[in-house]
Amino acid sequence: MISDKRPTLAEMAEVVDTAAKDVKPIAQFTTMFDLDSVDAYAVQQLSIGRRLARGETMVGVKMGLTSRAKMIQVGVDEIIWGRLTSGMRVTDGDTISVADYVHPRLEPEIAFLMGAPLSGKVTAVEAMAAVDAVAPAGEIIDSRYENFKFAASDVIADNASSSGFVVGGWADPATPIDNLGMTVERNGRPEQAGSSAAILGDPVRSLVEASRLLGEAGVRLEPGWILMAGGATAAIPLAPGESYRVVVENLGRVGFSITD
Ligand code: OOG
Ligand code: MG
Repeated sequence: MISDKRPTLAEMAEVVDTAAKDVKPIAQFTTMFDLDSVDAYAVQQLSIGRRLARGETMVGVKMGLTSRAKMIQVGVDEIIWGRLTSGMRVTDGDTISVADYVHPRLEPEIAFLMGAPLSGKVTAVEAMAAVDAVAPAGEIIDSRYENFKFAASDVIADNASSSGFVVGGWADPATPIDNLGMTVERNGRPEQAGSSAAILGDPVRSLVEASRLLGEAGVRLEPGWILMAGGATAAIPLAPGESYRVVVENLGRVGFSITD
């Protein structure tokens, strides 16, 4: 490790933010210098601060690596979180361009709509009392690191690979979500299939974890924010000219098409 050449946290934030903005892959931080998770979260906050300074707003939080399938796919076995901004929102049925991403992938998720603030240690019942609605969702992840390869601190600094999210119709929060079939389809054909139970046994546990981790970081889920529970299956690559859809049993479907 070349610790004496370590950039400042603000410089690292500029590197990940610029990589996302200019769609240019970067070298993995932890192969060049030491970075612990506390500093990595500070880099994430600073890089999102740059987005907010450009006029984007905070709209929620995403949980990452809350399923075995996801942990195995990227080789990191730690639950992480990232920030969602207005600039990352993709509208259901939209057409997007892969040119806006380095190497985008889609994963099937469940989203919670917060109706009340939530932070700190809570029970599942307390967490759900703060939820107004649940929805089928898809996350577009796009690591800014070359070859989608990273260690835990790298991906935390890179906002947990978050680059887009799409949310379907909101449903009654009393809808059972602990064991729903979830698939990702490409051109109408399932490419990945799993269950919402893959998300920590129940996506509500991801919300409880989010509340705890955010509480430790001095962050609060705000009313109106979205909390993405994490991918239930491995993510699939997005390719030009294809259409993609996430289907969640009982909750419905959500998707988009790729132009170029
Ligand atoms: C890290 C982000 C993981 C999820 O839902 O598990 C994530 C990555 O896979 O690049 O968003
Ligand atoms: Mg995700």
